[in-house]
Amino acid sequence: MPTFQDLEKQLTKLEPGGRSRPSGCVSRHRVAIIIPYRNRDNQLRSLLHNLHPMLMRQQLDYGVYVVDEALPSRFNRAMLMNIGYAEAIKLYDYQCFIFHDVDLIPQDDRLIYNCSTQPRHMSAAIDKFNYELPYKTLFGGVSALTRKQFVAVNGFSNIYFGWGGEDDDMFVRIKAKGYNVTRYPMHIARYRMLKHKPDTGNEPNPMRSANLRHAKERAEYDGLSTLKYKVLHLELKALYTWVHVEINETQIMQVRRTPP
Ligand code: BGN
Repeated sequence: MPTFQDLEKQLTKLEPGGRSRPSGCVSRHRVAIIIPYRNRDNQLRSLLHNLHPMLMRQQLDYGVYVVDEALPSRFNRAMLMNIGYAEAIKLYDYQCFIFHDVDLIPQDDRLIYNCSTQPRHMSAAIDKFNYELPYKTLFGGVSALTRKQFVAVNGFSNIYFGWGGEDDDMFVRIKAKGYNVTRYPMHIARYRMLKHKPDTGNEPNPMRSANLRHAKERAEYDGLSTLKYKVLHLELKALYTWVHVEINETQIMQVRRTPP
């Protein structure tokens, strides 16, 4: 496993903040890779080790954003992705956003990290699920939306603290706005899932089924439009832009969760 220092020595072409663009041409795609994160150092090194060379080969104009949630709030994957979006567009005119779990390593160069006319679910075939799609409406792991698509669905919901359901909520939002989820062919959309010890602060969310029941109505008033957070630190590191954020769980849970 390479250290961050090893990686910095290998990836000398990176610009500060984990940015890169092809030399000699203008890329057709300006892509922000948004990684919701907490305390998964080994996995982040492994992902960056694989991702940067692949994205360079794909000749993308891209940047990597690691959105790191401070304690003590429970982990809120969806909200961290909203925050990554909001911070990335302040720094560059990105048109495409890849929301990326830190433990999924892409295994095929034809898995192009760009956006399409429809939101794309990228991680369709994961080794842990025998490279089969567990269910048709799965939208978890890695996904790709244009800026326009993301704004149209009001981003992700902010109310999913702990594990599960936030991706299913996004699937509902996407369908409600008349989009269809696309995927690459199963022999291309292949990922390896890294193993890890159980986390604290990311236990299955007991509210996830109840929240999902009102996903469609709630999309109108819970998401990008009501995003509140505090940036503790933002730093252009060599391999990625680090966004350390504080989420106030108590404050967010005061928003209406069911329609009037
Ligand atoms: C599902 C989770 C998803 C997760 C996939 C794959 C829920 C909602 C229950 C009503 N959905 O079961 O969030 O991505 O498994 O692990 O828990």
